[in-house]
Amino acid sequence: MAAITITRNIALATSTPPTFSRPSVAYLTSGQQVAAGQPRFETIAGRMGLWVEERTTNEVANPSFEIDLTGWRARFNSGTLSRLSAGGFVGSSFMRWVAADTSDFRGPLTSAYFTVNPNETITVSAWVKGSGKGTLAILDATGQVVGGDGGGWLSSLGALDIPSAWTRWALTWTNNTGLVKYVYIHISQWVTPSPATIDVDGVQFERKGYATTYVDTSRAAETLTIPTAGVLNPQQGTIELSLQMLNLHNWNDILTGALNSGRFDFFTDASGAVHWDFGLSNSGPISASGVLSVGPWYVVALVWSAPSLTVYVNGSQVATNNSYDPSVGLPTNFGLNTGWDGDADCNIDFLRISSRARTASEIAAVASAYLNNGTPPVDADTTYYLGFDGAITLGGGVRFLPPA
Ligand SMILES: [Ca+2]
Ligand SMILES: [Ca+2]
Repeated sequence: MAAITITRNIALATSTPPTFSRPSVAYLTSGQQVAAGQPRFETIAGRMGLWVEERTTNEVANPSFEIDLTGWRARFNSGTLSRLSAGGFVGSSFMRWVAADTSDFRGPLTSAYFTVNPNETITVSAWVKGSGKGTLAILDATGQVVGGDGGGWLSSLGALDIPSAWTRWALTWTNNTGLVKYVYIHISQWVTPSPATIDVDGVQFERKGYATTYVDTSRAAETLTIPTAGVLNPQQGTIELSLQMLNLHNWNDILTGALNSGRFDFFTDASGAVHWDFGLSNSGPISASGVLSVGPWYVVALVWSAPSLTVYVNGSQVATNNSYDPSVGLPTNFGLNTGWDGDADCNIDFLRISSRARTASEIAAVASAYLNNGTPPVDADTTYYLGFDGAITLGGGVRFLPPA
C-alpha cells in the first residue's frame, strides 16, 4: 500500500507581539536599575523569565544614601555613622555604622517615624552586610519626637549573623496593639561577642504583607498584554505556562481577559490554591490549597474542551469542572497584572497556546521535561509561543501560527 503523505501548509504569520508596560524605573534583584518601560528578565534556578510585579511605594525618605545621610541617625548617639561612596548595593553609595562597644540595641535608625494604624500590616526591608551580630527591627516611636531614640522593639528578626555579602533582610509586622503606632526602622547590633559593623543600603518601607523588589520612591505595576485574536480555538485548547510566584495573596490575577459575558480569570489566592473562572466569579474549578508556593518554578496547564475546564500543575490534574461554554467566545487579549482585583506577581518563563485540548499524558510529559530543564516544543498545534528569554518582541522567542 502506498504511503499517504499529508502536507499541511503552515503559514508563519506576523502577529502583533505582546506589549509590556511599567511607567517607572525598577531594579533587578542584583540591584541594577532598569529604565522605565523596559521589561525585567531574571534568571532564577537556571530559568530566564519576565517579571510581572505589582506596584509599590517605598516610604523611606533617603533609602539609598547616594547624596548624604539625611533622615538617619545613630541610636543613643552611639558608634560612628558614615557614608561610603563605592560598593553600594543600589547605586554607588551606602551607609556604614561601626559600633563603639558590644552594647545591644545600638545602630542606625530613621529619624522620621511611620504611622501604622490598628490592624495594618507593614513590611520593612534592607540590604545589609558587615560583621558581628545584628537584626532588623521595628522600633516603637510612640510618644517620641522625630529624631528620638524610640522605646522598645515591636518586632525584630532576632539575632542574626550579619552576612559578609549584600543580603536582604525583611520583616513583616501587623499592628495588633489596638492603637495607632508610630515606628522607626532600626538596624541594630544585638548580642554581639564583638562590636558589629553594619553596612546598609536599599531600605524599604511598604504597606504590604511581604517585601517587593526595591525601588527608590514608587514603582508602577508591570503589565504584559498578549493579543489573542485568531489564536484561540473556542471549541478546545490549551494554555501552558511556567510560573514562579513572587508572593501569594488574595488575589494574584495571573491570566485575565474580558468575555462577552463574565470573565476569563486564572488566579491564585493566599493559600496557594488556583482558580479558573470562565463566566461568573467563582464559577470555575478551584484546587486545594498549597498547590503553589512562593519560590519554585511550576508548569501550569489550562485546558478547555466543552463543557470542561481543567487545571494541571506540574503534570497533575488539580481542579476541573463543567463551566465552559464555547458560545461565549474567548478573549481577544490576555493580560498579566491587568485583572480586576489583584496582581500577577510572578516570573514567567514560557507560555504556549495550543489549538486543541492536549491530553493529560502530553501535559505530564511537557511538565516532566520542563522540570528536567527542557522547554515545550513548538509543534503544528501551537498557535502562540513566548520564551521570555531576554525579549518579548518577534524574533525574541515569539512564534505565531494561526489555528489550522
Ligand atoms: Ca545606595
Ligand atoms: Ca524563558
